[in-house]
Amino acid sequence: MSLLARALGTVVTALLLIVVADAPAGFGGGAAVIESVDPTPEPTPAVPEPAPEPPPAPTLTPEPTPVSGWETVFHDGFDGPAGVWSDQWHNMLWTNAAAQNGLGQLEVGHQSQIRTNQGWTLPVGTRVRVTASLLMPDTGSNYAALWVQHPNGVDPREIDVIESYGPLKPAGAQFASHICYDDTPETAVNACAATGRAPIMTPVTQYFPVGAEPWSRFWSYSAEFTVGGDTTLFSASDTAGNRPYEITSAPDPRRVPGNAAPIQIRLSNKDVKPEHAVPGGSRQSMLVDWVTVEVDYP
Ligand SMILES: [Ca+2]
Repeated sequence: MSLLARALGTVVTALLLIVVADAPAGFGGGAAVIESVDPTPEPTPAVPEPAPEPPPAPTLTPEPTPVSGWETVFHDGFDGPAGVWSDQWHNMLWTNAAAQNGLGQLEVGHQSQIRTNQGWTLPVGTRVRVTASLLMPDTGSNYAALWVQHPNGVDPREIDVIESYGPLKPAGAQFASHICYDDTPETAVNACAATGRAPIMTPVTQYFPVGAEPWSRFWSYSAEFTVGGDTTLFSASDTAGNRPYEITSAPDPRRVPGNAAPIQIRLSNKDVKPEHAVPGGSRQSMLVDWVTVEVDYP
């Protein structure tokens, strides 16, 4: 390289350094350069991102963690006017209806038999709890009951949550399980027992305090089972927390409702056969304060 060429090169380099040093602020910054030369800048998004959910507000007195998912699917408190039926029930053929008494109770009187309009067909594994607060008749001529009906013609699987012959009869109050009926003209008496499907009845009168028996005061009676399971938990309780009994049936899957037929609730008050009637008592009616059906899905 000649001396001239080297001198020229030095001058060009110096000039370039001067240009860079004098350039306005931002010239050397990447962003400004990209912005000015990029022919297709990114468009601004038309739809803004959804705002994130705000965190739940803290509570001063947090609710206790629920231990199960019980859900009420039926409730009747019988709060209608006196003499009016509840529209959640219908009476069975050849039986009387039951009217509310204006005091928040249903009066299930002579030869009344009613059934819930609703029925529930529930998945296997569903827990079911049927509860009613009621007062039984105090006569020896009435047979009153609250029961869970599972109308499978072959396997009725009836659960009597509570039934009572009153204080004047040795049977008193009991809960029961039926998977067969043998009291129709078509079947011989004890036909069910002969096939190993006799009713199982458990007396419970002895568990109640004297003067507070099922015909003396209101108790809540409950039957709890799992659809497709093999036991039923029967219990009685009051609002003060007393539990006269809590008895689990012996395991038998035939005695627990399945999902082949809907479950319905029945209230009934029949006359006992005349030859079995015992005189005495003053109140033929069963008084029902409320009925609930709760379920806990699997
Ligand atoms: Ca009531």
